[in-house]
Amino acid sequence: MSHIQRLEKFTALFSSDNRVLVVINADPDAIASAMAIKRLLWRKVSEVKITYFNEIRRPDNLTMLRVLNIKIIPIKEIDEKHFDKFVVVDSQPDHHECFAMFRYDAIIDHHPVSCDCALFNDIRPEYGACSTMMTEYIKAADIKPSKPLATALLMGIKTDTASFLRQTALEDVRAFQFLYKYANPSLIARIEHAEFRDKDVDFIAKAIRRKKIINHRVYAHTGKIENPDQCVITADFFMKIDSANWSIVSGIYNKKLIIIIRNDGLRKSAGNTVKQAFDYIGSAGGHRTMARVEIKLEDLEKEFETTKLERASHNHEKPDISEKKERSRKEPLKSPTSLSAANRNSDFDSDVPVPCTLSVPPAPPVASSGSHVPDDSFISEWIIGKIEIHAGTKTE
Ligand SMILES: [Mn+2]
Repeated sequence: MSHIQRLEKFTALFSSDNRVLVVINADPDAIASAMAIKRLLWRKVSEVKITYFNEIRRPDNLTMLRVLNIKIIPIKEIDEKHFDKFVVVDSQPDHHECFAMFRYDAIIDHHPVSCDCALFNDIRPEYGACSTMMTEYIKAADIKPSKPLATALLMGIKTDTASFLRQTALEDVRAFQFLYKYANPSLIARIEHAEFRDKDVDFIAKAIRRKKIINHRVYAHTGKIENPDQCVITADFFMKIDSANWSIVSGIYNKKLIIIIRNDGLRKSAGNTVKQAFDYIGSAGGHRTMARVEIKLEDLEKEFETTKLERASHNHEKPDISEKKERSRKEPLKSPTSLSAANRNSDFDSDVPVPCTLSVPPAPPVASSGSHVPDDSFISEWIIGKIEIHAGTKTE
């Protein structure tokens, strides 16, 4: 089917008295695609509104909405009965229960086909972005896109293809080239630079003060946190350090220790590493380049009780020099902690963490309730020990 045939089939769904609701899971690609629908149906229907159900938190996405002056409405403010045509873009109705609230007249998406249940289905999984598909509709309709629309579609393609580092079709490149003529590069830069909120920067500053770099891995335990997202943002930020292959940022949230791991994907998988290191004590998993661990504080307290006993018995023994220690010694030692981490490796033949002999962390203080509250520096040392063993010392 040609682009023009698709466009004709799509627009034939609507008449001038229709009130159309476009439903999205708001990210740059979905927002831009919904804007394109709105433009395609301009003056063809009586009304088009865009609604979303997810919480938009990323500062860059919020900046995109603001600087491009895009109006999208939270789903709880929508009266379903007001609309008589429903469209979903950049998703399919079975992707989320909120999509399933409506019966769709059209689905336009680039994810693998799972639910082509509308009157009009245009699903092309080989495309890197739904914005590319929408650009083809815009071109087929002979529309010259406005600056905000072209900029949004360009952002959609750029985001979903990770600036063409992910799966990309030739069509994505062509759409990008077409849109570039109409888009505003300064606005794109403005959106992409908006990585942090003011309070995120304060949090990163705290993490920077606590950071330790060992074997090209950046660690920061940040103590009590307001939101695990802060650890995610900081872990991503630390990956900007030129010598960093990994970043491991942790904090205490909701009576749990949360550990966020990022790595460059060139070496050992972050997901496998955390599974080996922490699966026995909490939930641990992820992908090659990103992983997450959550451990209940009560389980951590039990672990630390064991560790204290282990330390008491090990302190009297002379550490033996294992092959592991030899390997880690070859790495330049960056801080006192790297010494302690190397020492740690030497003391292990099991998974039980043994505290370092160079900087013995203080014993966990006893809380008024009588239970042991794990101390931040103790937690920090424990995480470093675990990761250093399981991530390996080969860093080139
Ligand atoms: Mn997409």
